[in-house]
Amino acid sequence: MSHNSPSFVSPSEIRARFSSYMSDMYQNEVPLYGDLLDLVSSVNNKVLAEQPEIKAHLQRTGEIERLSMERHGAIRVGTAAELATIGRLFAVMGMSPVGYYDLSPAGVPVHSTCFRAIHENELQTSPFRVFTSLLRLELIDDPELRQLASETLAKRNIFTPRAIELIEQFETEGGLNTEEADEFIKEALETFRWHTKATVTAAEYDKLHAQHRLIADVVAFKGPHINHLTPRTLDIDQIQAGMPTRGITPKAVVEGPPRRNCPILLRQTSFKALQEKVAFTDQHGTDGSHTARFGEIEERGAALTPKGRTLYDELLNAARNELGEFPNEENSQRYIELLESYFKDFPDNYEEIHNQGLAYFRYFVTKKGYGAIEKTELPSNLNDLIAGGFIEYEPLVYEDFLPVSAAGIFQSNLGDNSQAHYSISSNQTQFQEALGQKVLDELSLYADTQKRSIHECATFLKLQQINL
Ligand code: OOG
Ligand code: NI
Repeated sequence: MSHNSPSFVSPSEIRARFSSYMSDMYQNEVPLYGDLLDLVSSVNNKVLAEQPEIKAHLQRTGEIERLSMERHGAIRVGTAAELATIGRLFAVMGMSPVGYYDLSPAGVPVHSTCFRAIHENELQTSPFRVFTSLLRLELIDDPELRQLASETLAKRNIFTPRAIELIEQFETEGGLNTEEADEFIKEALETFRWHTKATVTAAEYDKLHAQHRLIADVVAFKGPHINHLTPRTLDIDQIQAGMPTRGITPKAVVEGPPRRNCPILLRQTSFKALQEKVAFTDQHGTDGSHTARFGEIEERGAALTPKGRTLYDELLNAARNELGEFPNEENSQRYIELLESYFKDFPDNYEEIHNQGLAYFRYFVTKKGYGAIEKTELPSNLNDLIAGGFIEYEPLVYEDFLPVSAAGIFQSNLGDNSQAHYSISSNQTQFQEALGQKVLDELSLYADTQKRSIHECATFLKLQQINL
């Protein structure tokens, strides 16, 4: 009987190390990513130096410790079997599928989930997340092309044999020792590497590409190359303004909410995909080319409750409806003004956001609270404990993605000519069948973290319980 043998490396440790190796690999593959990291770290250092209140907030929540290593990646897989095995591979690193995103309304033939750690302690060790999309072959209308795609995908194996062995060993024995974990990281990385050699002829590539660039990107290559790796900034507007000074052209608008004092959810920007050399199977040199990988930067804010999220969706939709078309270079100024004007209806201080139940929070016992333990008669109600200065709170950071933003990122990188219209609707059940497990509901994860923090406060304050 070995439960949690001390010689096992914790999944969070494996994730943290994998994320760092992934970042090194991507920096080698895409040197522009290194420039982006420089820009992000200089903006973050500036914000921390100039805005002590932001620094204090990040210190209280612990986010300051994870900020510089925080990344999300994205991959696109071609088959149910690939998705299921990716799920098992990420499980070795303590990552579970969270949320379901349907991109078909945006004309992108995929549906997706986010693999990430789910407990606040594990997120603190490494918040690494991977937006993982599954190609929906049923959305390819040309039967011949559909067959070419599925036959090509059936022939490839995106995992090394040793990676599979180590995944199986993790599953049967409950963990990996240091040596095995090192080996696993090295083997797992192979799945995400860029391959210059394609799996199809140039003519086949052209056919796939003509149907949808994304289909060519998934089908024509040996594996699900990581297509971007996104660092987290504390001020995305400074990044958006700073990119051109480094010769990088950002997309027209920042996705997500407008600039605010209290950031909510997620704001993202990206730069267009790079032209890469490719060797098709009927060519000797690298005569072909493909655009796959791009750069993205994001700013993260408070995780919203269902009530807050409904308000966010309402305001975002109102702004977009009034704009009347997709945000682009020409209308970007007007879009920003519309967003700012509609979002005046979303409270912009944490007290009001808290009191209206718009976001999830983490509660902390204050110095005064610790001083009062077993000395003062403490109220047993959360709001009274807050009013009395015994407990304070900080918003939980949003760990997930936004479907409208993701669609905007996909589109800005696929080009406007790739807009398609699909009549088939979202299908979470089918996605979960392919994955071989259910995706977790992100809102209940935030609610759990919030509950645990209230419970912890009660324990510290030696209260039976804290009433809401
Ligand atoms: C994923 C696009 C979505 C995000 O941050 O919303 C995304 C992809 O292009 O594969 O990464
Ligand atoms: Ni992304």
